[in-house]
Amino acid sequence: MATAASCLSEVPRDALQAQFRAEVLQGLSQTRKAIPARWFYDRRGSELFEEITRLDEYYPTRTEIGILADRQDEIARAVGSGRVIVEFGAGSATKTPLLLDAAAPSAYVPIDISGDFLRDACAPLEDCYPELPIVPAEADFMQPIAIDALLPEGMECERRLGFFPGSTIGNMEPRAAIDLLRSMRETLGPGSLLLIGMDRVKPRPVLEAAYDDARGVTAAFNLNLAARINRELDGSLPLDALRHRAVWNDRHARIEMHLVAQRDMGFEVCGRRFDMEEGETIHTENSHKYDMRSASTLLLGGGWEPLSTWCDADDRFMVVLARAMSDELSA
Ligand code: AVJ
Repeated sequence: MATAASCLSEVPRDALQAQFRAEVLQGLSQTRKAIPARWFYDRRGSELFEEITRLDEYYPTRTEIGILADRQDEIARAVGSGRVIVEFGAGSATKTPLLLDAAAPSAYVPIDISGDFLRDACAPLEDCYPELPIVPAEADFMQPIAIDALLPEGMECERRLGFFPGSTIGNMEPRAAIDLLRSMRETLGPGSLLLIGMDRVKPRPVLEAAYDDARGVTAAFNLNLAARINRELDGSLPLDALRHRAVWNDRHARIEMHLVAQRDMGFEVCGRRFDMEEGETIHTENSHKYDMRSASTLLLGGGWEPLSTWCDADDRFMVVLARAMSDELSA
């Protein structure tokens, strides 16, 4: 088959950079400064996130992998074989093979906003699954994506299985999460299924430790966003005067990450001046946690009917299989 690079559908790099700039400037201009979490993932940020997934305190990744491995047979029976698997976010080296082995797909379409990361993720899979058509798409999966145009001849009508692991959905506030689920339903089409990982509500100390580890890797991950702004947007944020904070917000059932100003400060980004008072924060991430009820409410709101839920023995994480509802039912 063609190499990953040759069939990438490209998002122009300039457009992405312009969006980064616009969202940072807009976010820093708000009374409560906030920057969308997706901008964490430049190359350095993606590397730091990989390191987070190996931390003792960060349970989600290994717990989800455990569920996918232990329940492989049940998942295989529930999804059937021969579907086109569309993964939202670059293929994760450990999770994707578990699903590819279980579901025997007719093609695999990983979607990611970072072309570099996508290429890195595809290369080992191409070696392990030489028969499987792999069709990477460099795109923003917040928007519906025309998959048909990318697929090999004749595969346009295969039913699809969306794969959205890692509780990435938790980065979005409920309203945006529902919009994303609806856009996924549009991308995947009628008759499709969605296998989605969702992190569960649990005691505050466990959650806060997972987002504020002893070795400071999560702190470095959070601060890399400020460093990235300095690198790419001609910024002058004083990195030594910003501190990482992770806190459980019970009202919204989410972990929040902030960068806290340790003193009054002023800085520039793209020639624009911003000020922060001591103690003021830049809100950099929400990570919503779910129980059975909130998970199914969210999925139903997004047009997906939950069919099965698999959890680990300690109820730390859940993997939900859902079916696209027809428009009359989900309206
Ligand atoms: C990749 C969004 C699922 O929210 O747990 C990890 C990102 N942030 N540590 C999460 C993250 C801080 C992660 N997601």
